[in-house]
Amino acid sequence: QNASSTPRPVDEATLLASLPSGLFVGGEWRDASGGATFDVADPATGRTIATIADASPDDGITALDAAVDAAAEWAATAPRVRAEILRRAFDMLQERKLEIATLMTLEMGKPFAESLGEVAYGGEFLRWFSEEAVRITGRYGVNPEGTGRTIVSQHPVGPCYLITPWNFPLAMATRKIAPALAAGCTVVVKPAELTPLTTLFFAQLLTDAGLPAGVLNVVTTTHSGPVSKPIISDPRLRKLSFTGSTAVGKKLIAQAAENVLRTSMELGGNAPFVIFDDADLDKAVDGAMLAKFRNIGQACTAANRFIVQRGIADEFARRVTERVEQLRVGRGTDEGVTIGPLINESAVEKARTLTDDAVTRGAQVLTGGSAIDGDGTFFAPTVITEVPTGSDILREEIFGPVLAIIPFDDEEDAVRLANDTEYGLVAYVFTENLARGQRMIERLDTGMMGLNVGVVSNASAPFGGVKQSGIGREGGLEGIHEYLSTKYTMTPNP
Ligand code: TXE
Repeated sequence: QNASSTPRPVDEATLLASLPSGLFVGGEWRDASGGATFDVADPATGRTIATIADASPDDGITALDAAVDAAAEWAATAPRVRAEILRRAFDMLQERKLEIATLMTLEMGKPFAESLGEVAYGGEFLRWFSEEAVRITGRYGVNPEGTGRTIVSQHPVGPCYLITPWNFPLAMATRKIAPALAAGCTVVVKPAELTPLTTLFFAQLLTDAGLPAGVLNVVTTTHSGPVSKPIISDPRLRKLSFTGSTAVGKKLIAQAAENVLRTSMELGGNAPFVIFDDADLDKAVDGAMLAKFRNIGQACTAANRFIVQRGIADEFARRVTERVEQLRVGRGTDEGVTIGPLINESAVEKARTLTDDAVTRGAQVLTGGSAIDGDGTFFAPTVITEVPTGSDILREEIFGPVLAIIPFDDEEDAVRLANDTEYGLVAYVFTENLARGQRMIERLDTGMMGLNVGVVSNASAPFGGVKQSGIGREGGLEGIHEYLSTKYTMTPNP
């Protein structure tokens, strides 16, 4: 690709000046009660890029009121009409991809090319669920005894509360919003306070695509707990979908239990990346770079532990280090940058603490290993090897650009190490041995698996985990059922 055809970010000042800054409730942009606001910063510079409404608990309930008021009409809207709005939003997103990608890079920090990748991935949920909206079906059958008929039907679950994290500002929103709207549910969305701007842009885009007032409402707030609790406790709410840390997820499950609320929880991960000595090492190195350094390591699907068969461990470490040293750290809007800043200072602190702990226990640093001084919250892309068992980095989600290698001896050893975690979101396996690959599918405790690939996410696939990684699935045929409730009706024989 020559330089002139490479897509570039749009003008920042013009884009930021065009953004809404309020809460989006009942189809209108409005101030928070009392006029409270908060600042949103660019993690690459620390500079404030926008000041937006800071909702109170009352504002949260007002947003829920709007979703409740709009629920019956939206549920009764023909599926084809709902589908067409989602499809139009998909098309508009493609037209405006440079703007929304620029916005994501500004508020979250990821390299611009990755933001464009997220527009492509996140947008697919709109297209996929526009197609699923018209395929919600039921069953009609004769009772086994022949005494009557059973009709099984699917209905929108009702008003939903969607809480999204900061690491994929668009995709985490579309992954929840698209199936909810397709199913006929109205929603209140609460984006992460660190990256709320993309959701505001997207709410306006959905409105421009024809979404009726009140179907989608957005509350931005720095008081996530106090704003969320009354919404989750409200008997009019029917569903909570959350993506974020396991600690917060557990708290929300407890709150939801009081209201017997349906929940979907997409929580943390600790993905093993297992490379057998029969793997194609070129593929494994490419996969490792994607699984580890995409999104600066801040993905719940990020490979956390590189479990590499002893005979090839040194060769893998050498080759991956060579690639890591070619990464270019900088502001995500700058051309050629492949590693942006971490989201904030505490993310840098976490990467530092986990790396230092492993090194103190005897791990060797092959490259990187520390934070980068200056403006912005940067951590050097890092490779460490011979990480001793018991190191915190093997237990905890790193959420940063640190690639940690542990050698293993045989298949049994690999399975034991890979499953030795409280999480079970995704596992990556590299082997050219088909039977071994099939054994790993059966033996690894995980919701998703990348077999000879370093990226698993796709709108057509049911994303989600087992163990402490969560409950429910997003995307795929399963995704829409998170927002539907099943009813059956018994009737006599005609
Ligand atoms: O997550 P939080 P944080 C992991 C990752 C990361 C760590 C901390 O390991 O380093 O979590 O990140 C909202 N009631 N993941 O602190 O706090 C919050 O406003 C209601 C993995 O950013 O869980 C945001 O919208 N909501 C993860 C969302 O929860 C509350 C992605 C996530 O923030 C709340 C993000 C409360 N009491 C972090 N407290 C993944 N699965 O990809 C916070 N929130």
